[in-house]
Amino acid sequence: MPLDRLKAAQGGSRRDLARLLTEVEDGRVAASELLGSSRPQGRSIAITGPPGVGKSCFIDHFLRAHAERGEAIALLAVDPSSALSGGALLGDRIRLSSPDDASVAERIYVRSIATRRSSGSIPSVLGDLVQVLHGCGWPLVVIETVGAGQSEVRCAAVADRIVLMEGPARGDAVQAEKAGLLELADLVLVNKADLDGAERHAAELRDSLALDGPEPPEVLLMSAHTGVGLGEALEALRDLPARSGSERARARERLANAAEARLVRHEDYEDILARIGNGTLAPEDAVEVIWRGG
Ligand SMILES: Nc1nc2c(ncn2[C@@H]2O[C@H](COP(=O)(O)OP(=O)(O)OP(=O)(O)O)[C@@H](O)[C@H]2O)c(=O)[nH]1
Ligand SMILES: [Mg+2]
Repeated sequence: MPLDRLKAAQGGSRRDLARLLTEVEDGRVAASELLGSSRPQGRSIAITGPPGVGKSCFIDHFLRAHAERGEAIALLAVDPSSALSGGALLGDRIRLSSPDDASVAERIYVRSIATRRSSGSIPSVLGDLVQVLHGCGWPLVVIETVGAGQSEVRCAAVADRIVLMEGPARGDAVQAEKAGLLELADLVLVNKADLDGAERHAAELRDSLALDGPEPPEVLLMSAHTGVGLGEALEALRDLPARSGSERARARERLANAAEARLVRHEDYEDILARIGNGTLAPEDAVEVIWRGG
């Protein structure tokens, strides 16, 4: 059944694609079962950053610019865990900016991922969703995540390239650094250049990045509203090279993803949690059991 659905999705049925992605999201089928050992070709870019910084507005421009060039592009928007904000915002966004030109709209696919439904291994599910999209004729996948916690950092690490979006200075210039996002970023965009403090924040970021290592990501100032710097930002995304530092950091997060996925999929997972909780099993011993058992 999932394979029939895959064929239909590959043939262009969005309905089947949506259902297929839901099956993958719910853990009913894995990308490897659908696609076999063939790894479909494709690229993925994560756009991450604090809530409200303008990621969706920017992605909107990105999707449209890409589709207008005749290329297919898909967006996986990872909902903030709050049931209301993510879904509602995304819905608004699509309605507000739905491209008039039907052929442009045809090249854009948008899907939101409800983190609240997931069992705690969103990043591994996300990796599978990207693979399935690639396998269904969507060679470029954008992932929008709120760069707020460890899980979101791991979501971003699923992508081949990571773009960190920041806004005007909030007096906590190094917050993103703490979250490990700057380390992962291949490019930093400081949005809302039309507001006070954006330029200062860009300068602060450049300074702190220069101290961090030999190959800091570029920091570009832009405004998704006025369009200042937008063209340069979109251009920078076209063939964004990976930094060697970000590659290592990304590999580290992916390894952690794979380990966590194995953990939460273990058949005795719930039992193990209960036993750690009531003190009859030490976490270190549990890890031994899981690793040996597969
Ligand atoms: N002044 C100004 N406002 C902007 C700019 N870009 C986006 N905004 C506004 O910032 C608010 C948040 O924009 P979104 O694109 O939804 O931000 P987001 O980062 O996707 O937010 P979450 O998905 O909730 O994390 C909206 O009210 C936008 O209109 C900009 O360049 N300048
Ligand atoms: Mg958003």
